[in-house]
Amino acid sequence: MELTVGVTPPRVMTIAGTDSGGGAGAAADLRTFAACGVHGCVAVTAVTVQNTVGVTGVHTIPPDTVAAQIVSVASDIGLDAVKTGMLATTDIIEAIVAACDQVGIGGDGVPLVVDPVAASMHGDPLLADSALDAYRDLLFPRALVATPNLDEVRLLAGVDVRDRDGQYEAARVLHAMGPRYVLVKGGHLKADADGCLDLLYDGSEFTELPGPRFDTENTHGGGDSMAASLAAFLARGASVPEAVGFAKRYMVQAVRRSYALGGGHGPVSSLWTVRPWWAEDSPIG
Ligand code: PXL
Repeated sequence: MELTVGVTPPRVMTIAGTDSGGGAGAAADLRTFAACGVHGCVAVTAVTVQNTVGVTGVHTIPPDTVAAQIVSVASDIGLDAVKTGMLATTDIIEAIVAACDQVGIGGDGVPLVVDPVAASMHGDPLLADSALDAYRDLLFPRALVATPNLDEVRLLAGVDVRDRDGQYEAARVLHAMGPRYVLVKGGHLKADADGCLDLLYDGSEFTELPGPRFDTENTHGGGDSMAASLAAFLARGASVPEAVGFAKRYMVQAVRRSYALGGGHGPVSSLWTVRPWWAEDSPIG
């Protein structure tokens, strides 16, 4: 009998909702984890009825079931990083925070990336308005990195970012809410016609991450994949600035290769790093 040769990769959990169209949420996160070489686990918070045109239904999971998924995985498999996506309600956030405190996720423990998902790119709500306080009071103080886009910045920090100065101001306001690092993503910044600059702030130093802007509407799941790849690189042992740099380079290629799907917004191509086994140069042959 032959010996198996599998090596256990770093373990990463996404706490997120599902998207029946497969573009965003847990599916995007798990694809990204696979592409970035980590073992992906998932605690589902909500099931969305969704295609590329919009979200027509949301069914939330009972908060104690969300918490139980986290505790079950952390106590057996173990986790090297965790990211959050769509969390839907205050009750679910409170249950997640209690579970994370119980098993040592966040703060000085397992690195926690908080992507404060509030709406789909069609503008359909994915978070109760009343849950914004739970992000500010409970999740941000436990986060190693928070990764808001500019719509989320407006909701959470009350800053309407229109230019680079606004991006800097938003980073300062959000950092004061407790995350060790804030990554203010510039994808929605209309003033940047040629580029897409993300801004990292650790409370004393700003790091600009410039990148190209692609002419595409197919960016569904882009924010999820960015935060998931960041969590994956943290799990692989990178520092936050290193992991953010890797994640940015990974995302540039994922957006460059984004594809049309259905009649609405297609997804970014999270699996671009995976070489097809049926390709001519495949090791399977
Ligand atoms: O991309 C944000 C996002 C996260 N999670 C779920 C979503 C979306 C966007 O539509 O549906 C489940």
